[in-house]
Amino acid sequence: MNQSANASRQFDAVVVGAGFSGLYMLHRLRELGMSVKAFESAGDVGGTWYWNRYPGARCDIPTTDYAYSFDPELEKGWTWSEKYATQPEILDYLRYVADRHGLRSDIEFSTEVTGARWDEQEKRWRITTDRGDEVWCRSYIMASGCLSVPKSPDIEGASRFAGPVYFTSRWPHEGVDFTGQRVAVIGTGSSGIQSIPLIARQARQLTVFQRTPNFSIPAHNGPASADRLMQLAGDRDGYRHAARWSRGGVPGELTDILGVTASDEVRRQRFEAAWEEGELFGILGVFADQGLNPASNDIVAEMIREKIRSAVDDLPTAEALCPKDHYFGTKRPCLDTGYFETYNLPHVRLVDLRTQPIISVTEAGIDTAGESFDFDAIVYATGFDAMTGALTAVDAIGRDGVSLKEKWATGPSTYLGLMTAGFPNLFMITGPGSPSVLSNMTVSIEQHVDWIADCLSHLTAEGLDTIEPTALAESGWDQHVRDCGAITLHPTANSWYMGANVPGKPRVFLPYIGGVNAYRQACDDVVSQGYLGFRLTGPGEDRCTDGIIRRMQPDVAIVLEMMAGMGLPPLESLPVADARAFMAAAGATRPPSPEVGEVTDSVMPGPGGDLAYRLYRPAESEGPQPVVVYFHGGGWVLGDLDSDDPLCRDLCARTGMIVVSVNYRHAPEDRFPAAALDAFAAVQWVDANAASLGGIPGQLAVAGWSAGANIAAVACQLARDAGGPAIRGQLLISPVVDSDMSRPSYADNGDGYVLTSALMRWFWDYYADPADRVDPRAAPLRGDLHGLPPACIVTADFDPLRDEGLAYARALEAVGTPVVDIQARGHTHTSLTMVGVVISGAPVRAEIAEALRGFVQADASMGAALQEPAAAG
Ligand code: NA7
Repeated sequence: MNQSANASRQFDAVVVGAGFSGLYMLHRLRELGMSVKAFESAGDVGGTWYWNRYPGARCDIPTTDYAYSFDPELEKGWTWSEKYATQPEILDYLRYVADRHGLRSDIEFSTEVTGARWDEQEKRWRITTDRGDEVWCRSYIMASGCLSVPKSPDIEGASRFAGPVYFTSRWPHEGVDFTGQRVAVIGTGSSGIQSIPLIARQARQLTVFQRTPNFSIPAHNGPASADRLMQLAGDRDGYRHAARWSRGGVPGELTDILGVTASDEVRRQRFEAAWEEGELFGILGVFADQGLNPASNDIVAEMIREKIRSAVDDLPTAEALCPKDHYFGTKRPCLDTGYFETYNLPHVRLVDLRTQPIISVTEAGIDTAGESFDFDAIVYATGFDAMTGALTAVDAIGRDGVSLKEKWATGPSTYLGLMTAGFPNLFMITGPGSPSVLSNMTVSIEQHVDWIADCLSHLTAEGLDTIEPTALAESGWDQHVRDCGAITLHPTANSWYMGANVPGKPRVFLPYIGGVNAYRQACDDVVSQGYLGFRLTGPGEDRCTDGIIRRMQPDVAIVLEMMAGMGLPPLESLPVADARAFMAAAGATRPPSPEVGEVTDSVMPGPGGDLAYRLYRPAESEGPQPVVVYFHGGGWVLGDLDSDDPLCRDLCARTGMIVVSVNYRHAPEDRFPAAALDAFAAVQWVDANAASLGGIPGQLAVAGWSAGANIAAVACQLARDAGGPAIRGQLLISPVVDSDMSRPSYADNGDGYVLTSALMRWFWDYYADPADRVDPRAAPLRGDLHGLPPACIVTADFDPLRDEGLAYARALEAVGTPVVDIQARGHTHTSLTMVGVVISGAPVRAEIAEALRGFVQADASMGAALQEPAAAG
């Protein structure tokens, strides 16, 4: 590089884009005294609102909230005319902001950034444009928008049409007059749904080509909500603060009402209220579980379909407009003004591409299977290469000579949606892996801009010149983003959130759905932990605190947060009777457990008297089934047949095995070794009575959770010593296998994850004298481990017992026992048992069930075959 020749083309930062994000970024950096150049491909500021000028274009977040909050004077100087402002008004607003802060002087309009290359020597980016500019900058900031690169028409013959073609995303500035014309609109996303009623007003004939019907609710546009205006007038800062720490970026109460358990009356009342309100977050939040639970989602979806059917006169058209192939909210729902009613107009027709696909666009119009249409104009409302399109459109080459496009070939990978490894000082505003399109964009944009500005001023203050995420931090964040998406219904839909609208695009859930508040906290935590997961370098400096910012499963974190908020007394502070009553009361609030074929309670003899047991028989069970004897958790002190009922049902339903859950004697009434002896006796009794219980004799496994897994493991050792019964496998979920509490997992997880060190000590104190705690019947890890049944050992990351479980797995393997080692990532000691509450536990329980079934599978089919002739006879 020729330093002097390019001196004037050196900037501290280059910003790409002059929409909401670019304008604020430019403003913040200038405030920090940095030299900045912004490039914008459009002829003026506005971004999305510059390009999307189609009739009816409006925001779908109330404009009281869809606005900057950084400048109190700006807020006072601008009044929105409507609840949902039109595109021209929002564009005027952005122009007003640009003028007010004199931003235009640093923006080069009608200039597209085409290339960017990191120079490792110079520690700078070299940026090139379509106008031949070459500039150098320390920081390269993509403020290029999430929905800015239109999808090119992926329709056969698209270029053949002789008449005018319009894209909603590139609408002519002078507008279009469709008066007297036969018009086709392809696409029924937000752009189609907003524009169709207005195009219908002009066109002589309007034909809408619909591939996927979309959920839409009436915007009920009008003056801004009086309630919101009052809140803003009363306490503007408080309102904006609440927005920043809300789930979606708009203040509002979240409900804890579940769709599946609410009464019909409550369901109807909540739905109608949201329908009347006409706000996306309202209709997306009718029930707390509608984004997660298909049954709850369907309640809302069906009510919307009812509304569509009542709005549209022609029955087949109404039915074709009813979305049925995706869960409500998994594709971006729309706000409309008279959309469905438009189909009642005699000159408007819907063509359902599912039954009548487009064969080709022709010179005169569109040919579908079975019908030819002639048109005067075609409007494409076919959407965008969302979230990644603009980022990969620039040929950005990082430190290792790899382009961003290449790095993201199988899907984007980011740290916090802000940066990506290998691309130092390249920042993305609302990039993939951030809440972005799922949130009020203006709130998310301000948060990102502020974070980046703070980061850059930190680098300056510390004399540093580069920042880049580590591979570990980035893969941890990617995993967290996936975990958050995985517990929702989103991955089931062919949406642009999933990249599914662009042929060939990797199918990945792109945004972060954990919430604006949770996300902001994660970003803040990264900074307060010394820029955890970032490498910061400068002359003679190389700083890196590596790590993963969020390792816990998101739903586990929510449960823990809720529990913390309830201010529950520590169990170990209660008398035993109260602790048991507390457990029973907590159990009563659980959601319905999985259905099984039959549940019967009975008793079996035990060494100290009868033992109650509950037998779960699988549904559709034909003939005898293998049996698993199950022991509940509760530290030998708490728990009963009810406490682990959901888990037993889940195991029974998933494995198709009979589960016999046995209650055993508890401490302090009956101390060590009563529980262990009861367990062994129960295994013997079930083995001896397998046939009369409906089981296959000899097809026996044992299982338990926590202290129940302790006595299950002990029962296996006792059975081996006694020469029987033969046990096919042992499933130990978060087992207690040792009394040594000095393993690292106690230090890591001994506080804050439900099972605490203090509680475990309390359990041990009630159960066994210190001298007995080294007895293998209390600490099976200390026993002889030869000749034990194959094991499935489940451990959880955030469990004080994690390391002893892992030690048991390793010790069994060391003596040649097959072990299925399931390490439940991001889970706690209790979370896997929270059936129907912690959704992320379900895939782990599926693995557990597979392992359990595997213990008996081969023999079971043989056993069933052997039984058949006898049954027939
Ligand atoms: P969307 O929401 O992606 O909608 C695009 C629409 O175009 C959608 O109905 C698509 O059907 C349809 N489409 C796309 N390609 C085709 C082809 N090849 N043939 C037929 N139909 C097609 O984009 P919008 O501009 O409406 O809205 C984008 C966002 O902007 C919106 O969510 C708001 O956040 C603001 P599909 O559903 O893919 O079957």
